[in-house]
Amino acid sequence: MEMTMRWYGSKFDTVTLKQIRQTAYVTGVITTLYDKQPGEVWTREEIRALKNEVEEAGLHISGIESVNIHDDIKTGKGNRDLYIKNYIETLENLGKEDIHLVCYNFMPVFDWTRTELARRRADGSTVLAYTQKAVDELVPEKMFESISSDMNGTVMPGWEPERMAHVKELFEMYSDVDEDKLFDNLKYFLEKIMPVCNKYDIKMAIHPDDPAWSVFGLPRIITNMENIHRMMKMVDDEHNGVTFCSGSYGTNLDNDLPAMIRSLKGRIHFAHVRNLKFNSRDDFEEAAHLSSDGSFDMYEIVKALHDIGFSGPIRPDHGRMIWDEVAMPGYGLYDRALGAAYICGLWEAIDKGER
Ligand SMILES: [Mn+2]
Repeated sequence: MEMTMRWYGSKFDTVTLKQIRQTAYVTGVITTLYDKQPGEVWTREEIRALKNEVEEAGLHISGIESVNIHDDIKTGKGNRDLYIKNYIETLENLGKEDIHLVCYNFMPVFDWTRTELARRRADGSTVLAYTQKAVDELVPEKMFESISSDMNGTVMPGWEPERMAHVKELFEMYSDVDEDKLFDNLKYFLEKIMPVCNKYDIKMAIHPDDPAWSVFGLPRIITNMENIHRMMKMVDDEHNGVTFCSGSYGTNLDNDLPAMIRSLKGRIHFAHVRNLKFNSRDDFEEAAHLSSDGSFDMYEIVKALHDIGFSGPIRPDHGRMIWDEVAMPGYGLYDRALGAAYICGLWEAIDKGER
């Protein structure tokens, strides 16, 4: 495995490449062209400029998170063929720049959903949190308003203000899209892009829906073992794989995370590792990465990845906000750096223990 850290680009991120370079064991970044709209083509020049900037800092690009999917593709409407054509062109340009991993998601309207971005924990740190009660009491159009004041002046992925201004229209677009239709639209998209992925060896790694169940009556499909296997079978190509995100699949306590990892051998191209602390089945908060701070056995999760011979990038996922850092919620430097060190420690111990 390679330890990496997500980086939003110098225009958007409070964390610098220099800081990432000095974080022990982190050799690569997972990055994106953050100001690109879904459906836009990424040019070779833009990709190369990003790549040069990362390489000048002594790091390299381990993968892209994300190249976002236009809603016309997810709903199967309007200009989907044009947007798929553009997506293929972007993949081609990434391939020519020697980038071989793309994380994306197929979530309708909202990307990940949290009801609080700065829940205070006993130690004074703040974390992202979710409670079903708050979602049930909220009309979806108010979702953005209710959390935007906690974004620390940053733009959070999937929650861009321009996008949120059209939430009502987005809901209308999805009104006749159920789970089966969403699966069909995903299959249509994957079938069209697989040839270019094969040509340039680009691994597509779908990110799970977060939380891993339907919110506001919208369909959600990348939620459990059965559905991921359905997704991989419907387009059976090793380039059609997954991002294993413990914090997202883990939102549903019915998901056995180590068993899921073992069942996905060869098809996990990217891993997000983090812990959650459950206060009840439908109230959870993001904890420190350490097992003892949350509800997951992080040793078992990392061990399962090690056991299947996982060799792709891992990144620590959302961290707590600690030591008075002001950053994008979940994406400060300090707690993610602690997370990276902890995961590397687990990996080294497992690795040496088995030799
Ligand atoms: Mn994730």
